[in-house]
Amino acid sequence: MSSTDTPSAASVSDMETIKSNSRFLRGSIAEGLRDPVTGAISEDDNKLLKFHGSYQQDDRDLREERRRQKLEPAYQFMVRACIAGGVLSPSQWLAFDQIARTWANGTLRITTRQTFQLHGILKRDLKRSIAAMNDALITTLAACGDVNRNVVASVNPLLSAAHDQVQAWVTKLAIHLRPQTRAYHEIWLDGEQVAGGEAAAPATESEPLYGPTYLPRKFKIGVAVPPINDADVFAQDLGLVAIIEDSALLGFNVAVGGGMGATHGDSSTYPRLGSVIGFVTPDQLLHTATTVVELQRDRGNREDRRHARLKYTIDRMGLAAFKAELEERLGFALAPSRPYHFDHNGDRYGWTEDTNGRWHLTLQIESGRLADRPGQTLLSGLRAIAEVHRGEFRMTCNQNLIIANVPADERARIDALVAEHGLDGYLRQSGIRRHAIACVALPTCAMAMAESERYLPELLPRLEALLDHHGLLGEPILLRLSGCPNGCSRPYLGEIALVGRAPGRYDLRLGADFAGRRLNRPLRENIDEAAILAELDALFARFAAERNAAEHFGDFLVRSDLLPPPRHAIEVETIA
Ligand code: SRM
Ligand code: SF4
Repeated sequence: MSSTDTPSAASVSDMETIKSNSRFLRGSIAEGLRDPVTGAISEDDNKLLKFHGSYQQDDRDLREERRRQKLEPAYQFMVRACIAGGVLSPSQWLAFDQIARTWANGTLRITTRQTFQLHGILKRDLKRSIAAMNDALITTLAACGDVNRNVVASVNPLLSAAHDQVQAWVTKLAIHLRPQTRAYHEIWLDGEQVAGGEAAAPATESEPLYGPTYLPRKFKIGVAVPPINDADVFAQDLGLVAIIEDSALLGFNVAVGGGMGATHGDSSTYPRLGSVIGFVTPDQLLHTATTVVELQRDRGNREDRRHARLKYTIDRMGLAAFKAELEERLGFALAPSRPYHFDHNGDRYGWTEDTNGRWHLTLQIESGRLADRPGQTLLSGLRAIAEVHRGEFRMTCNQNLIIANVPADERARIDALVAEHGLDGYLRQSGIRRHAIACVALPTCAMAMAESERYLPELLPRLEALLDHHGLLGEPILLRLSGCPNGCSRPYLGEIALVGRAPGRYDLRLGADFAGRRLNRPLRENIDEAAILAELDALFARFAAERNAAEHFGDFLVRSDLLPPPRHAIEVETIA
């Protein structure tokens, strides 16, 4: 099927019709923003707004009270930036800090895809917030929506030459796959109006890669540099494993069809790890990535959005058939994948020196939330650092932050600011706290079934007490919390994961490995905290008593056969 050979109008999902009628993502967003009567925009425009990097939300904590008072919900907007590889200059940092304090809720949120989200922006301030980001040379175009999203990459600062090369390819990929519509400039930047005003897109406008209906669903690319899989490369639609020899980038192993999202009680939806199908050289990368996107554009399911991600396209076609069609479209056969090894998928905290003698400080930021609270003035502290720092900032896919490229003689000044503002928690924390991720969930996420980010600070001390009791406080254990099964914290890759079912109730999933190569599985479904802690207490006791030397918790649970059999494939598949 070609991009123009789409399913019949009767069978496509509503979203396909909205995209198709949107005149390349314009809809009536501009008019909706100008309407002073409501703090909201229309439902269709809200769906299109995602492609521009924003979601309409409402504060769920206030919903009931406002309903009682017969007020419309407390509408507000989330804005997500596209920051390829998570790299920001200090002046860009200061711009985000300013926007957060002026028009958002006074906090910045580092996401699990290495970028910033800002919450709580009112409709009247949306345009100037997005314009201010663009003034700092950061776009929000394609941060959400049925397109290629923010391209994520390893941040491991030790192998600097190779990492620079990888980062350069990440930036090229991000730019190459960006939508071409001029709607973004028109709406947010007062750019050139199209002929005929806002009612029409010019006859010459086109989306050469995406076409008028873009992709069937979101699409995600991540690049990992072994031995650290901090980008969780097998959770990506297109995962690229950089192959480096003698500090030179030889190319990338290609993994396709990773994805986390699932729906409770619907076994036709499932998390899946990317399958490794071959190796490409750097000069083949853009063509390969574009062709995978095109294949998904043409073959993906446009009738049922629950089955529209690349993982389902591949499972429907069969991996071998998918690879064969990809190679036919590419015009060459993929080379066999190269050997690689991952040690872990976490971040390395503290200072590390790179091969150029520059220093990088990785800080732990709980749930990626940068706010000013008593004893922990994280937002102010990072503003103070941005004012003196001459290197970069790098956000990580574990919601953490690296103060990167610091000359040796600047370290003391950075350390002093880190300590002064309570950013030095990484020095003292337990093994599980250092490896914990939580998605946003309540009060902003419309899909949340249970708390996540706000629950993590309550849950961690209780888990730490159990671990301490069993002599395991320093043990590194991957903990991932999600407020629903969509999987924004990549919970299916947690050695321990809680996936929200209802307020205070979660599925307890266990048994992923420590490097993002094996999915976990549910031990108990829909249980409360007391039951979660009781299950874990018993398993920690056995782990402490029966583990092999240096064995990780997830590996121990699998080796000891303490988990139910998996319902789907849980290991990374590799085909020649
Ligand atoms: Fe996500 C939807 C937050 C990473 C899978 N995600 C959402 C929305 C926008 C809810 C919505 O649609 O109304 C959440 C907004 C919450 C809020 O109030 O801010 C949301 N997702 C996030 C973030 C902010 C979580 C975080 O705590 O950091 C992450 C932003 C990433 C970014 O910067 O681009 C985020 N989301 C992920 C990831 C992890 C990843 O990409 O590495 C996943 C799993 C990987 C994947 O895509 O398979 C993920 N989010 C989803 C899904 C399920 C998609 C699916 O295939 O089923 C949804 C729901 C949907 O798309 O319908 C979703
Ligand atoms: Fe919201 Fe669910 Fe994603 Fe958490 S996992 S941010 S609750 S969509």
